Amino acid sequence: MIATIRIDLKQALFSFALSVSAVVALPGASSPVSAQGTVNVYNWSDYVEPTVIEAFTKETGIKVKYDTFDANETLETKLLAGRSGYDVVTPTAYFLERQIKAGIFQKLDKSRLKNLGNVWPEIAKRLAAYDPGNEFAVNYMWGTTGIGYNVARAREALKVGGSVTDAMANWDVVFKPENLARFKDCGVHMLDSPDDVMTAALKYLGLNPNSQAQGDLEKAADLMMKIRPHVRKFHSSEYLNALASGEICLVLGWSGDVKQAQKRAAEARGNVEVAYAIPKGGAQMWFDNFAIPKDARNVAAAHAFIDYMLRPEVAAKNSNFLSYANGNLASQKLIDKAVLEDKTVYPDAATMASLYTISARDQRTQRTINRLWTRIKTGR
Ligand code: N2P
Repeated sequence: MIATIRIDLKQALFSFALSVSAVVALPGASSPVSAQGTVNVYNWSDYVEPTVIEAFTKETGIKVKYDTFDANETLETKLLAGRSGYDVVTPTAYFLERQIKAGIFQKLDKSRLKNLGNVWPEIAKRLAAYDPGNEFAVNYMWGTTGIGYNVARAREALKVGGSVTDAMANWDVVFKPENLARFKDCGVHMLDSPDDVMTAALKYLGLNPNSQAQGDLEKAADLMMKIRPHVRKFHSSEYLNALASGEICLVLGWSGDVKQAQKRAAEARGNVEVAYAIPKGGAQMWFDNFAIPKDARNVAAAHAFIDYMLRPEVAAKNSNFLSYANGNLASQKLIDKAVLEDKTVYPDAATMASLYTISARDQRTQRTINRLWTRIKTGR
């Protein structure tokens, strides 16, 4: 009873807000707007250009409640619990894959996605490995998991006078304990994400990053325990500012977040120079994608939001700001040369061929990984 009343009240407030925003929105609207109300979006932190959300509301009249996370695990916990309240979420493909199987999402209504023709077939094809037929999701951004570093500190640590670009593009820097030890004092962070870190350790050991063998996972954990003393923190979003400010000098992190740190450091005009490297031995390439939970309350607005993000100029604005590659081919002519031609953002064919992808793990393997990961983080 009480719940019903509450919903009615909310509805009433909604309609009021709507009638106000509709008046404001109409003059500027260039596309027919069938969706209204509020869209609840749950996206990664530092993952949208700051003016985009406001511009969407201004044009469509749809309000956006925008929350952020920095781990697939956080998103998944909410989705599995049900009634997350979210209309649009952005799981990484290997999480998306098992979430589709768990029946969490609804099929996209492609008739409501007028901008679907802008997608990059190459990326859609790769995504189809996780979402056969691209029925449930559309790619937003993709990137790699590699090494971010402070250029001057890396020079000191590696005792080289010239360029450190080549030397830093190597997992040896992270996984050889004597190497990482040289970065300990200036500060090392790592993603709090076993799917990013453990898979890199497996790759470094010459094992299959997708291995579900207990023995392989334990070998990766043993290696992690050797470098563990040199890691200051496992965290998946703090490193952006920490790297930009000079508070840390090395991170095992995500391409675009490191590139954003690089930009912030440059804008601050201090003496911090940040760079990102894709290790030559092979790094992970991942895909983050829009999907709509089955129990989304505003399905029309969810489609309107996704469709807006698929506009070439919006996708380009996001990639220009975030330095993440996107899944939108039509946006490429609008992307700054500095971003589009940056091989650490849009890798060349040779690098692409060296990248690996991962897929969803079975429950048992996931439990093993979680147990090992806790041991690694606590260092015991
Ligand atoms: C955004 C990080 C998203 C990359 N800050 C992880 N898939």
